Amino acid sequence: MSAISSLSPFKFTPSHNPQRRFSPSSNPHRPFSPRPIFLKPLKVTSQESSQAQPQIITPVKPTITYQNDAALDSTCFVIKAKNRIGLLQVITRVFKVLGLVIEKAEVDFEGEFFVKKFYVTDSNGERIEEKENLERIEKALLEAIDGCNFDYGGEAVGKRGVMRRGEIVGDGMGKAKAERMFGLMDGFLKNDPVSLQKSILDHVEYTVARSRFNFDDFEAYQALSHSVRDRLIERWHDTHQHFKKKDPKRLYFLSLEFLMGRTLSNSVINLGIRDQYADALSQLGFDFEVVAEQEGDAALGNGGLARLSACQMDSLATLDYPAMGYGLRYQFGLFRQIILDGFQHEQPDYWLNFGNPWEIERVHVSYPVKFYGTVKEEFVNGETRKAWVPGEMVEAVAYDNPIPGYGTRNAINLRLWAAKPSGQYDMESYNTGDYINAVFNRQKAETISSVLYPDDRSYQGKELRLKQQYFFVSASIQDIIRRFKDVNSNFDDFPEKVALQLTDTHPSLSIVEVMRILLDEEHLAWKKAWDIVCKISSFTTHTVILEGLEKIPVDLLESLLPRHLQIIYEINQMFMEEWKKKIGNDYARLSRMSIVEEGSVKSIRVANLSVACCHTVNGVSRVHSEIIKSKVFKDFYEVWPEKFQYKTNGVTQRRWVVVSNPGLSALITKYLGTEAWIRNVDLLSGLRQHASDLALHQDWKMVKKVNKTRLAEYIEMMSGVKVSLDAMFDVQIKRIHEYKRQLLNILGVIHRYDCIKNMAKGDRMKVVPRVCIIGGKAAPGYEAAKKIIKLCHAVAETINNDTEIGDLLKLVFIPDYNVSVAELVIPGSDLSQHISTAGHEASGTGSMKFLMNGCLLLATADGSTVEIIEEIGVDNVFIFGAKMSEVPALREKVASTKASLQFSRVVRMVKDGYFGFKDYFKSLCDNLENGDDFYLLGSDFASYLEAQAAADRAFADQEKWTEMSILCTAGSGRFSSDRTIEEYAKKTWGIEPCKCPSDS
Ligand code: NBG
Repeated sequence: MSAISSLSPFKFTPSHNPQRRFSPSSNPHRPFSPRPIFLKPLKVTSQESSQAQPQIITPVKPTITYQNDAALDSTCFVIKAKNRIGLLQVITRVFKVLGLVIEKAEVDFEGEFFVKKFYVTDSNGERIEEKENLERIEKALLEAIDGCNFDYGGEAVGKRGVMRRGEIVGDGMGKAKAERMFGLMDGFLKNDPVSLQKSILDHVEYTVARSRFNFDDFEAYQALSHSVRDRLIERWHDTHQHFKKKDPKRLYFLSLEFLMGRTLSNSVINLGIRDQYADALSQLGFDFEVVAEQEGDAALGNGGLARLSACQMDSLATLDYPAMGYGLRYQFGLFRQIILDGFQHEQPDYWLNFGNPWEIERVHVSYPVKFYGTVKEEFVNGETRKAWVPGEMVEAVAYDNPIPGYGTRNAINLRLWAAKPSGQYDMESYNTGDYINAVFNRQKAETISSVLYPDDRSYQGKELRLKQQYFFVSASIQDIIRRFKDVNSNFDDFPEKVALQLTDTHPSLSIVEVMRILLDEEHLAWKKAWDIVCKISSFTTHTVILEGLEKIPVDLLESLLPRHLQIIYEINQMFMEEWKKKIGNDYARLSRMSIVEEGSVKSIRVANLSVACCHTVNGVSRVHSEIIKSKVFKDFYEVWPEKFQYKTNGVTQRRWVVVSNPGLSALITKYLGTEAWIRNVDLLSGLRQHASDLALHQDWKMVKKVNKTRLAEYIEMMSGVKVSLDAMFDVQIKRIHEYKRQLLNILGVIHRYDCIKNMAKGDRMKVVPRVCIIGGKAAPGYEAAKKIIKLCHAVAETINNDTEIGDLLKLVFIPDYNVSVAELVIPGSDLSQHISTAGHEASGTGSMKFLMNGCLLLATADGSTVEIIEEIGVDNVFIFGAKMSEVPALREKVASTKASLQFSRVVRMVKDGYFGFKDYFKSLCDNLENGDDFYLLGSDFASYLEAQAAADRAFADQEKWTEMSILCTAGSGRFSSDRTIEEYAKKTWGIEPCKCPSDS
């Protein structure tokens, strides 16, 4: 590593901390307030009260009155205030602190204001008679209610807001308190080594509760991350306050999956304080890298879609967009892959067991989410309204994850929802006597957010999956509407303030949920509500496979979300009429376009719902967009061509180069003479002019060697296989899928092995040595994918133990592939494979990470690879295989043509048990041999081998290879998620940057 560090021409400059601003309402150290326990159950008339709610929202100051009715034994405090999450707890706490007992409480709602009556006695169980005491209580309550604007959105936050010294307004106690707090928190946290060491040691002692003289690497990690978190929170608060003050149109990014990986290294780099922390730690006797390794991955997603969402959050923050992500806080992320005897086994991912310093639990930000029940009709203000009477209620509690931008003060929020039992609803069930069962039933609520579904393709018809989707959608939409209403008074302005991005079909119920709230709770007319929904929603699809599109059985939806089904039917009817006018009585087409699928299982096609209702339908690469327009949503494209766009995916260079490949990062900066490329990645093209510079070659190869050494050590540790650094490291890491064709890769390895075995000894000298590396998880129920993993192990066992072969060929499977493994593997790869059957990969983003790291690609012309080839030139990629347009004809032919001899031979080797497990592998081989080779392994095999041979030849000429490698990095600028996000912001969301001033 030292060789690389010495290359580093730059240091991260400390960020200056001029004036710390005071933000009393967002103090993260706000004491935990337990949920109130009422002596008698609250009488709650639900928010869907029969009273008409005004469309125009007028803020009203809270009022408090008290009554000492002679007929009562208690004093009644009547509080009228705008409803706010957590307010009930605050009021309860005030009474408690004052030593009063709440005998009874009643809550009623008047529109969005509530009227609460608290019947209170003093510690002797008597009424409060003295005027002075009554006034004191009244004042305390008023102060507490006024100060209870802890969420970002309360109108009073705007008033108190973020203040500088001298700006503190108010009078008396309030002002004195603010002055005092400002005095205590004046200035931002400091980042000099002594301050950082003190901060780390303080956390060792007070957060981790270990002795300053005795803590291990993991405890150092805990303390370090809390120290970083403090600094993150400062920016995160300021960003929120800034967004609040400016009130721009915001993007709400809804994704059911986020594959964030580790946070520590990325945070310190984005905050610009990595080197300071590394220095501070080393003086304490710790190595930053070792400490950072202690962190587990946050794996709240399956594959490409989830990692893309994470990259896009990084870009949104870096580019200063006023955005917020919403997702689910699964208790168990993607399963851990354990390999036993070459077979995949799944184990739960207990990622929260060791705590998660990166999230902020916001106990007071919670929303009720309803399920089941019935829909009744009410007559309100001369109109008939629908009201959903739920059968079950669950609480969605927010966990906030600050996402720092790079080179900016902006840090945005990723809000993940966790399901908790509802504290308000169904109090009666506790009075039935079966207390223990009542508690257990409550706890079931938590299962909604407990586990991530581990299949990234199909979830058809699962009730829990639907519950998860609706839970996530409902909480997010309630939060968005609440934030809007806090500062806006008219829903006409909603589309000016809100852009809703639906990541795939998973959040598609948000369309219906917005409609439901606007119709049933805000009492907007259908036309107006519909207009709003269509203006705010945009949809991106991430698949090319029609069967992969989700459908919800109508029976299931009717039982779980009865009101939503009604709304969907209405939407569908509206569209059917519109389409009929456009396309006439083409019933076959109308039935394809219908949101409701008739058939043996009547279902709702959520993709059709999204396409019909969203203003934009995005694909994730140009080719994908063509497939969408010509196949997947052809009928819709013909009706609404203007809706269809594409934004080619991208990845963030911060994580994928700066964090994971510091050596390369330093080298790029050295040759470009600036580190501006970290924010403006197009500058990488400046490397082209150095592509044949031999001095750069030398450094470039050195960086690669260091990264390969790291990877080789990891391989040895994980699989016991020693690999040669002189060999070409050839990598395929991604989810295991038949269409991604890991099987083609393995068959290619068998072929290589077979060739070497049959070579004359002298010829072996000419063979370019290879280390073939495969990694990825198979969905637990995906049998073929699991067999592919086993086959990889079986073949590896034979090859790696064949002394005749030695270093000429190795095959290794890297277990439990995840984001942090990718960060290690990608920089150490020479060649990477992206070999899906053309027309099957919507985009692919792994290829972009390899490209940025100067790894050459061996690929089919599929998804985004087509655009990569355009950028870096066909001579710098090893392309093979059938083109998309050729695939249908080839599929026809496969059934009637015999596979090539080469291909048949390797398939036979597997089938005949050369690698053991003959019966187990039979089905894999049968498909290939019996004309059932859907993914065209056989017909692409010859050209695959040719591409491999071309890669060998190129690798043999190290200077040529290095030049190609530099050109890969130089051409990767277009594949940054910064570019993708800019395009979305301009062409789809209509949002503008909102940069937090750096001296704030
Ligand atoms: C994946 C596609 C990839 C694409 C990513 C991100 C899912 C469901 N889909 O090709 O397979 O790159 O989405 O768009 O993860």
